[in-house]
Amino acid sequence: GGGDAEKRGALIVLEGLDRSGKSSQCRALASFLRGRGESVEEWRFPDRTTAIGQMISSYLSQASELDDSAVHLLFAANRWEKRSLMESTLRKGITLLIDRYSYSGVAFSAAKGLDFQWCRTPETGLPAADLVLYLDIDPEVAASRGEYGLERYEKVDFQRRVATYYQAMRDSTWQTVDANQSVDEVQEALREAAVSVIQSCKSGAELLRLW
Ligand code: Z5A
Ligand code: MG
Repeated sequence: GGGDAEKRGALIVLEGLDRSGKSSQCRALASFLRGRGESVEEWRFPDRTTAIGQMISSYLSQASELDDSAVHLLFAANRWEKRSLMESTLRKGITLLIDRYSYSGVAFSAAKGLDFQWCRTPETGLPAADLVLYLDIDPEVAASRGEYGLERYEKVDFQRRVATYYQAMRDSTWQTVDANQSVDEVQEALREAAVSVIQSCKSGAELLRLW
């Protein structure tokens, strides 16, 4: 809470377990929205291009070991280093479509055994999503998709724990889509919600904060 309503772009986040289709759906949704004349930027977290992002990338590819709490704070810091650019972009009227955000940060670290409330704290004050599109997939289905198992967290029982922490973060900004369907069916299910939140941010909406 806090600020006043302003005309701005929407902050839309795609979340879901590994291989639920976030990156594919982000790309398709961005091109659909651009086709309707919307200004859209596609972002992703972790942003592996920064110095912090490179530490995260090396950890994820198992080239380096890091304490669980330390890596949690790096993921959060990787969002904080983008905070002012995120806000100025939204204020220019540009919609951000973000592939993973703080919700991934909390769900993955809590699933490793870190305290759920502790995990939320370093995310506090970051811009909150206007819309979270949660791609709901059966971890067994996800495991059958391309390149599964190459990175650190891609084990079915771990993914089930991640899903329970995602559910613990649901609020009125979340919409769940059945991601076991085909790429086109999932895309169809995302479009209306995205168009509608972009419309309401255009007519004026307070920028929300986590948590
Ligand atoms: N992580 C964290 O711990 N803390 C944080 O704060 C953040 C992240 C932000 C890397 O993330 C890891 O970081 C991640 C969480 C953790 N865990 N792990 N490991 P990442 O975003 O870089 O992960 P990724 O490499 O992009 O994979 P992904 O996100 O898990 O995949 P996806 O984007 O959801 O799916 P996709 O790339 O669009 O599709 C995967 C494959 O399935 C591909 O071959 C597609 O062609 C296929 N696909 C997609 N949709 C379908 C449908 N509908 N049917 C059939 N096949 C499909
Ligand atoms: Mg992805």
